[in-house]
Amino acid sequence: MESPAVLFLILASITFATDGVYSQNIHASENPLPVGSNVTLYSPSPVSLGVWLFNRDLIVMIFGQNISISNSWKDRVAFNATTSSLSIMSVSMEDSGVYTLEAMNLFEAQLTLSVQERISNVTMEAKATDLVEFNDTAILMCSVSTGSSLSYVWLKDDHEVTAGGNVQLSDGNTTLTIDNVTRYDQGPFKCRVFNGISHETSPSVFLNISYGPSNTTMTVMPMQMNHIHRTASNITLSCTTSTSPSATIQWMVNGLNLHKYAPQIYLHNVTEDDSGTYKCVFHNPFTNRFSSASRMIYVLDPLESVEVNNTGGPAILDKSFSLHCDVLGSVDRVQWWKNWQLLMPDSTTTFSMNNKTLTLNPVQHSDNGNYKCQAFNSVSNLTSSPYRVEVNYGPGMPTIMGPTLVKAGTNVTFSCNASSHPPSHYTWYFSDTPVATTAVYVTPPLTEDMSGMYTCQAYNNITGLNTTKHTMLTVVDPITEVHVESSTDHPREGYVYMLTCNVTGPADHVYWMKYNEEMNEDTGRIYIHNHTIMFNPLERNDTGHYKCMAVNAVGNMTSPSYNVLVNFGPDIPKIHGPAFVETGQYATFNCSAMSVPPSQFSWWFNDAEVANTSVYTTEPLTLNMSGEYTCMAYNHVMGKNSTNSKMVTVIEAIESVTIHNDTLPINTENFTLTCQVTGPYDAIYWTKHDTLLNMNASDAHMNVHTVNNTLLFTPVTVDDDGTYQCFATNKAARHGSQKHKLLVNYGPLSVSITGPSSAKPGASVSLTCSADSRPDCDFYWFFNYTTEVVDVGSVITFPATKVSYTCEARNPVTNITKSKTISFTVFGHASALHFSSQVGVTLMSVCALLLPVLFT
Ligand SMILES: *[C@@H]1O[C@H](CO)[C@@H](O)[C@H](O)[C@H]1NC(C)=O
Ligand SMILES: *[C@@H]1O[C@H](CO)[C@@H](O)[C@H](O)[C@H]1NC(C)=O
Ligand SMILES: *[C@@H]1O[C@H](CO)[C@@H](O)[C@H](O)[C@H]1NC(C)=O
Ligand SMILES: *[C@@H]1O[C@H](CO)[C@@H](O)[C@H](O)[C@H]1NC(C)=O
Ligand SMILES: *[C@@H]1O[C@H](CO)[C@@H](O)[C@H](O)[C@H]1NC(C)=O
Ligand SMILES: *[C@@H]1O[C@H](CO)[C@@H](O)[C@H](O)[C@H]1NC(C)=O
Ligand SMILES: *[C@@H]1O[C@H](CO)[C@@H](O)[C@H](O)[C@H]1NC(C)=O
Ligand SMILES: *[C@@H]1O[C@H](CO)[C@@H](O)[C@H](O)[C@H]1NC(C)=O
Ligand SMILES: *[C@@H]1O[C@H](CO)[C@@H](O)[C@H](O)[C@H]1NC(C)=O
Ligand SMILES: *[C@@H]1O[C@H](CO)[C@@H](O)[C@H](O)[C@H]1NC(C)=O
Ligand SMILES: *[C@@H]1O[C@H](CO)[C@@H](O)[C@H](O)[C@H]1NC(C)=O
Ligand SMILES: CC(=O)N[C@H]1CO[C@H](CO)[C@@H](O)[C@@H]1O
Repeated sequence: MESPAVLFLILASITFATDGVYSQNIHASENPLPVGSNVTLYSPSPVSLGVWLFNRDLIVMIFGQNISISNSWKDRVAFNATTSSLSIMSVSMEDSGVYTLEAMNLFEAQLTLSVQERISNVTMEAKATDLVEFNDTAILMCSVSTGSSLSYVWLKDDHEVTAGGNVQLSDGNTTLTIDNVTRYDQGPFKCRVFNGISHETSPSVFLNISYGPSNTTMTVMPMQMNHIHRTASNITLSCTTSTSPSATIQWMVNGLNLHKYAPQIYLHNVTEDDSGTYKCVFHNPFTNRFSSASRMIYVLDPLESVEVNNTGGPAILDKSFSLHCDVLGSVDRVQWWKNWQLLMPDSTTTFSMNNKTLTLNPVQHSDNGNYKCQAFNSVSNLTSSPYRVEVNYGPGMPTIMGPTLVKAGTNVTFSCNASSHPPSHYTWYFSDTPVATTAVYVTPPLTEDMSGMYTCQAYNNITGLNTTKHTMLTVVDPITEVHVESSTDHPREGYVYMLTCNVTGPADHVYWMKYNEEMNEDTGRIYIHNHTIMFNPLERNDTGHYKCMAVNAVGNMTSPSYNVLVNFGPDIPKIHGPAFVETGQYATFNCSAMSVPPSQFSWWFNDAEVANTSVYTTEPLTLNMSGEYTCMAYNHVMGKNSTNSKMVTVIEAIESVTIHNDTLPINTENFTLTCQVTGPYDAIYWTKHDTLLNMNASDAHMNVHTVNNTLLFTPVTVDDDGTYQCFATNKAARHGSQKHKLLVNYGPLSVSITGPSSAKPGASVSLTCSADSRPDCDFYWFFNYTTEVVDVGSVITFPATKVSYTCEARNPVTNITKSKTISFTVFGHASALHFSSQVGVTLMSVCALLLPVLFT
């Protein structure tokens, strides 16, 4: 055993001497490792000369192929010479330490080997688990049954708890201390233990922390400004607090226990007596702590009444006026309204300090209105009923309504009005004597001595002022009767005439009217003076209806119509009557003259009165009754007469006028009508169809002329047919003939035969002859151109034989003859009828036959 030790010393000195040796690591098959397990320590490289040391104690000496293992290790280590590794069996805690392999002159390698015990039965303990916030300290302790190389970690709610603040770890982290626990430290705590080869966590321990009460608050419902509540309202008070476990509560008012133990209390139908300081007190028996909250509660009655009072006098214009707001109840604030508008102070509107008095100074008309005051307190507001302010003023200067001039006997109404509020009282005076106490004064029936000054006085008993006004009244008697009087009943043209207007009553003026039109003075003839109108001289056209009208200040009156009829005349009469009259005729004269009244008439001839009427008809006149006939008109009122005359000449009368003709009027022959007049005449003229025959027309073709008293037709034609009359005239008259009808004879102009032109042999045949003629012709029939008349008359009847028939027509007046011949055919002998018409031969011969006279 000596030699290894010596060798070791040698080696050590060698090693010591050889400084350039590399440091190398030893690799363990397991490290740390539990007790009882095997471990192999591996060399970095095989070693041929060196030693394994444990904590500087020799385990194995390597010397080439020679191995020497220390005795104390011999049983439980094995050395592999090939790898130079060292295996240790069933290690114990004591095998923990530093293992070194020294390879001579090559390297030295080390390894610290840790052999550990397994952890088991980790437990944790608390000094106390029910703790009080702020009072208590929590102490937790962690322990294990077995294990080595232990480390501790603390967990709360699985989060690691570290030291710091009021948290401390002590006793190698096995004890956790929390000073002055808070509610936040409540929870499950665990400790966890570990070493290199194992770990284990303890069961959890719960720390229960009591806290509170704290943060206590009181809530008041309903929420009210300044905590002022209206009487009769319902109030709820509730308190809350932070506490664990739960705390007890009790309520107090003004320090007195209310014996209420719920978090809420109810105050029903509160009164002012319910006012006070309300407090809730919490108590936590675990913490033995108290907490409270308190609140002042005010209960206020609403305002009871608000009224506007007028303490001073009435509102009078320009004076000062105040209103007072009378409030029952506790009032904070007052404001005023006027006609629904908030009233603000201004130069004439002011408020007292508390607004309860409103002053208007000076009062204006615009201050009229409804005023209200409104009062406020915390729980109510109340507005007064309106107070009507009426501004009193006046009276102003009165105005008087009424006449200034009236007629006596009437009642006059005076009215007086002065602007005033309230309305004024009125008093009427006549000459300083009161006569009425009303605004309207109706006088008694007036007389002239009631003319004068009337005074109205207005008095306002509120303002105490009065005003007066005067009016003058004149009373005038009326006109009661007016009529016209004349100077004479018989006004006569050419004389002075006067009408007078007779007036009863005072007249200021008189007007005259004729036919309702006003009359004016006519300078030189008509004069108007005072009540009289004078005509100088009167004229007939002044006749008419006159009226006068009297006028004074209170009326007028017109007289009844007065009829003036002016008498005049007679003027020169006018005579109607002939200047010439035929003997044997009556002459009628008509006399008339302008005259009022109508005149009386008389007729005079040869200084003898022949009639006393206006119309005078003479006897049948003779030539010696020619001469001057005079008419006289007499107006018995005027006492005047007037005459006019007419010259009358009596001439010899025309006794007869007739028309004669000496010959018959035959067309184209000359003819004469004669006008035969018996008696002297001046002229003759003719008419045809009542129209004057105008002989003066110088018509060349005129075939009618007058010569003396004859009418010549040169010649007469059928155009002169007509009714003729001749007239003879003298200075007095015109006399006409009988009407003479002129019909001019003519023709025959043509002859014609009518009838059959053929017949059976032996048949009876009639032929008719006709001709245009005046007068009618005579007809004669001839056969076969013989001169023997076979028949007379227009119709001939004969048995049919073939023969020619001639009809001869003769005008018995003109003696003109015309004839016509026809041939007659008998059947079986001839084929057709043919007339051999002969030209009529006009035979002029005087026909002296008797003919009807054509005069009618
Ligand atoms: C030594 O180690 C080697 C390699 O691991 C191995 O082959 C050999 O068997 C070991 N020798 C002994 C005696 O155990
Ligand atoms: C665990 O440890 C506790 C206290 O240290 C002990 O009372 C208990 O018997 C142990 N349990 C075991 C199985 O070792
Ligand atoms: C907590 O401490 C306070 C004062 O520090 C004390 O009044 C109270 O009684 C204590 N609480 C407990 C439960 O000991
Ligand atoms: C306790 O634990 C801390 C970390 O939580 C650690 O730094 C400290 O070394 C430990 N103390 C002991 C003695 O194990
Ligand atoms: C615990 O808290 C109380 C009150 O907060 C304080 O007076 C006391 O000093 C605290 N204790 C510790 C150990 O911090
Ligand atoms: C309690 O009240 C305080 C102060 O009022 C506040 O800061 C705190 O957050 C409150 N705590 C709770 C739990 O309400
Ligand atoms: C107060 O409560 C009573 C009963 O609950 C109810 O009749 C009444 O109307 C309430 N008053 C008000 C002001 O709400
Ligand atoms: C409220 O109280 C008054 C008396 O204080 C009472 O007259 C009234 O009836 C009460 N109203 C209710 C709803 O209880
Ligand atoms: C206001 O008027 C009312 C009723 O008119 C009366 O009762 C009250 O006393 C008056 N107040 C004052 C201050 O005049
Ligand atoms: C008085 O009235 C005025 C106007 O309405 C208002 O502004 C003011 O608040 C009131 N003051 C008081 C004390 O009522
Ligand atoms: C006055 O009171 C009535 C109810 O009485 C309310 O409706 C109104 O809002 C109140 N006015 C003010 C200004 O408070
Ligand atoms: C835990 C383990 O593997 N143990 C073994 C250590 O070595 C001896 C001998 O070689 C064995 O018999 C053990 O079983």
